[in-house]
Amino acid sequence: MARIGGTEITIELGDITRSTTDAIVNAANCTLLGGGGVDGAIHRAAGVKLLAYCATLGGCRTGEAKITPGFKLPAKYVIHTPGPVWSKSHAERCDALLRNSYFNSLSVAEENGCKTIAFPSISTGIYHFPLERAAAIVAKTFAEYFTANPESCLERVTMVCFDANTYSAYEKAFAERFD
Ligand code: AR6
Repeated sequence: MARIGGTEITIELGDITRSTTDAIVNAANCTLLGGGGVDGAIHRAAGVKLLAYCATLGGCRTGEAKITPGFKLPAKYVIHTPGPVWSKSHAERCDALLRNSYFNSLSVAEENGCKTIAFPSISTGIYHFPLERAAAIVAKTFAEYFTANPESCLERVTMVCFDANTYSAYEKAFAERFD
């Protein structure tokens, strides 16, 4: 566990659809119409009303974030953000877009009064963003966000990792940045 100002940053191993945080983040695609990976799991757990709601939103650009109700999920809200598809030849652009996905999701959570939020490891599955590189960007982005917003209403931010390898990568990146 790390702390930046009044916000706790934690890492868990588990399934984000079970998170009881005010908001969970979905590693979506630009259509916002569902897909595989964590996106598929969130839509299955939330029920068909989520897809109907998403269909009214007109999609979402990479790195931006849009909020919906959580419907049948324990979380009140889902914040949908398409992360970048990894491209080695556009690595720095991908880094910036991944940062935007986390930063903008935190801003949207804040605008909606959330105190707790859970993130999956955006872009490191089907979108093939290198895991260690992503984890370092996430640690840097959380530090940047909470340093710029010391009065944030977000009390706890949790990275929910689906496998041990992902958990270790975030544990290492957070230890290097925060300890
Ligand atoms: N809880 C937490 N993490 C999960 C869960 C879960 N239930 N299920 C998978 N993960 P991915 P991306 C992890 O592929 O790379 C979709 O088709 C997974 O192990 O879900 O951003 C979208 O529609 C990995 O660590 O997202 C897009 O088209 C992480 O979540 C595309 O995939 C992200 O893997 C987005 O690809």
